[in-house]
Amino acid sequence: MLTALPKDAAGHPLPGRTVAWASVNPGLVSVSSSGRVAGLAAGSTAITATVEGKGGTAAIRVLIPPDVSCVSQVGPLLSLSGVRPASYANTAVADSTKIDASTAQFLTPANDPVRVGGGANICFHGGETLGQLPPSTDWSTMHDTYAFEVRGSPSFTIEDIKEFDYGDGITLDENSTSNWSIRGVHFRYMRDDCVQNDYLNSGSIEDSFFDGCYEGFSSRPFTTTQDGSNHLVVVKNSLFRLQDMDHGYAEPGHGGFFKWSAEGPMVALYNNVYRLDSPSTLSTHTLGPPPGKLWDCANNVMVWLGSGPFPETLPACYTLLTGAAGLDYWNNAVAQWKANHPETLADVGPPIVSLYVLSVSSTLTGSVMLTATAVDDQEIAGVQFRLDAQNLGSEVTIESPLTKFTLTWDSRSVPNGTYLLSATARDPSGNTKTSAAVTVTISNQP
Ligand SMILES: [Ca+2]
Ligand SMILES: [Ca+2]
Repeated sequence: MLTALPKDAAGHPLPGRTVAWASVNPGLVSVSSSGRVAGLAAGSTAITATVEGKGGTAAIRVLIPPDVSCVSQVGPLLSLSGVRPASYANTAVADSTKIDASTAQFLTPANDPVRVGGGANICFHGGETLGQLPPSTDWSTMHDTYAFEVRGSPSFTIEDIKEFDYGDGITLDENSTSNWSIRGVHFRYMRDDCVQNDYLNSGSIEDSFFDGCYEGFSSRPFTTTQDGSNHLVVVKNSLFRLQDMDHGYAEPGHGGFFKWSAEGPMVALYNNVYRLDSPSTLSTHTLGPPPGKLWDCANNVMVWLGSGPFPETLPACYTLLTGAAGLDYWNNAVAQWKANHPETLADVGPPIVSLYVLSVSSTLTGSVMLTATAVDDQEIAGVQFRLDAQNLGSEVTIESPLTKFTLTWDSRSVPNGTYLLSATARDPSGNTKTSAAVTVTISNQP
């Protein structure tokens, strides 16, 4: 339902005047004589309101229903397929192009494996971007890596893509990237923002699983002149989990679900589940909706698995769950999401692994705990520690907490001396990766 309030030249409201409503594209959207809008097909158009020869317009976008792929839209088709060792950059894509990447696996050391933009109403469907930088990589390096970059493309849709181990999961760049849509995506182990909307545009996130973000969703202006406070981002039916990273902005840990500025858009949040295992280490972020930015909200769940009370006050449209009940709720939501989004691509991505040096001292004495951080685009089957070429104990298969694999080992079982300590992570498909080695000195009383 739209309303229009005419004003005179001095800005005084003129209530009671008759408003004439019209749709710029009646094939997409109809509007009744009272201003009620009905969407008829996917696309972007506008509604005009005219009073005594003076008019105004409201932009309207009709979204594709979630069970219909954007590949079905009318437009040119580009196909990307296979394991791709080079990045893909195309910022001159024609209007309404469908890029079907459903069998493409970007396995490249490039920091920006996919960059797409140009025309309006582009659809990018499916595929994977598989990062390779180890967990020991510092934040400032990760910050400049982007699993997916959108450049200047109004009404851009990305759907059903999997991404692993970059700084940002998606960055929506340039002012014209308005009314973006993110659907059915799985982002895992993102070391900065899972979604970066630094041009403060309107958009929507739905049916997506953000499986380990340093920061959930960022809307901070890229320039001092931007103001997105009249824009709206709708987030629904999605799962968000924050993940402690070994190297954060200033220290290990994670930020909040929202990294927002006063100029950021409004948010509407429906049926989302948020999981948090520890407090944020960045005080400028929020776990609940950004202050003053909640436009509408219903049926959200916050799962708090840290110790003590949840660190913020949540609005009434959130249910707070803790402990075993919270973990069960999260696990069920994840299982349901995965059942609705089955794996279709072979597991070609090796794990990433680093020795967690914060717990490894360079001199080892007596019984020691050796910890590796290991993550896979799918899952880790086990981690084998080694001293030079010698296996230490058996493969560690218990992950606790998430991303951490720890071996308790008696350093008296080898002679005193200097060795190289490393860890090899394996995924269930047999892809392996060995960490950078750390020099350790074994020093025990004879
Ligand atoms: Ca970022
Ligand atoms: Ca893998």
